[in-house]
Amino acid sequence: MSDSVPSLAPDAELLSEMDSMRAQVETALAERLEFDDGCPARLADAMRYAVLAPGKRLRPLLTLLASRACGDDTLRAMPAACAVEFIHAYSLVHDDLPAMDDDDLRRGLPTCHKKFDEATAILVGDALQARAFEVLATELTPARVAAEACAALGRAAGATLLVGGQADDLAGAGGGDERSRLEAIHHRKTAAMILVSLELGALVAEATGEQKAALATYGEKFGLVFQITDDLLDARGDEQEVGKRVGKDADRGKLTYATLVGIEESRQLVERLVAEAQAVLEVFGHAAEPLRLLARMLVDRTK
Ligand code: GRG
Repeated sequence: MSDSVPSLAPDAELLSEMDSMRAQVETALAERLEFDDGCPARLADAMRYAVLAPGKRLRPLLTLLASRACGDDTLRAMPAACAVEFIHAYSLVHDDLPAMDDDDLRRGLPTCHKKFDEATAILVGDALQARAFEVLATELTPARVAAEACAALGRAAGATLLVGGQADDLAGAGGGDERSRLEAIHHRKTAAMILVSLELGALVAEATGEQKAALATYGEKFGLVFQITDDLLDARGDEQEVGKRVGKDADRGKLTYATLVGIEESRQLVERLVAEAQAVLEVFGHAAEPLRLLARMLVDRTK
């Protein structure tokens, strides 16, 4: 097909491409959770249980698709995609612990500490964090890209962003009005991991400054859409389908977009943000079609 006549793949074709990419992610994650005799069997089982449970794999897809949008047609970004999912899975395991959000259900299954025990769940998180950085450091090339990826993921998952956001959320800390508190917590707990997923894909593909900037803007908007739709699912979703407890935000009087601006306005905001997220990808042309579709898919998600 000529480069000058780009034809938009129909959604069905793109969807099946994304399904196959997701399947490749599953295999890649499983391969990186094979340990030699040094790893206690129960710990290895619990790590695999937490990671390989049926998650949506949004963050690894963002990494791979960002890399592709920036011109890398290979799966060279797969180690980075696995690393972000390891950090994400650890954060869910720890968030579900009794000392934090105290949940029994995750990805439609008993949470890690319910299936195993609390000490094992804590260790699963510890080991997944270490594994994420080991994978980046040993598998990404060249060494400069590996080092930059470790630094970027460490920052996003660290004390100022993911962990700091969780700490402030648990402490009910943070100044300003309700909206800015909500946005700050969202930025640190949710958006930071989404942004770094895209950033790692761009890093592997040696993206230009313009491409990196476009992905950052897309990520901000995608992250917000993800958070608002997560709030809507908590407010309106079906527990079986969502695969985790719903209605807990309202039960705890928690600040969410659904409670702050209302369900209807949240939906309108989502529509606007998706259109903006898609528009900012113009710089990539056809190569960003899957990222456009992924943003749109968030709107109708049921889990
Ligand atoms: C324990 C350091 C630490 C942080 C926890 C993940 C988290 C931070 C808190 C969970 C509550 C929260 C902020 C939810 C926001 C949205 C979110 C991260 C949902 C789960 O992600 P999905 O929907 O899950 O992508 P799957 O299971 O599909 O991977």
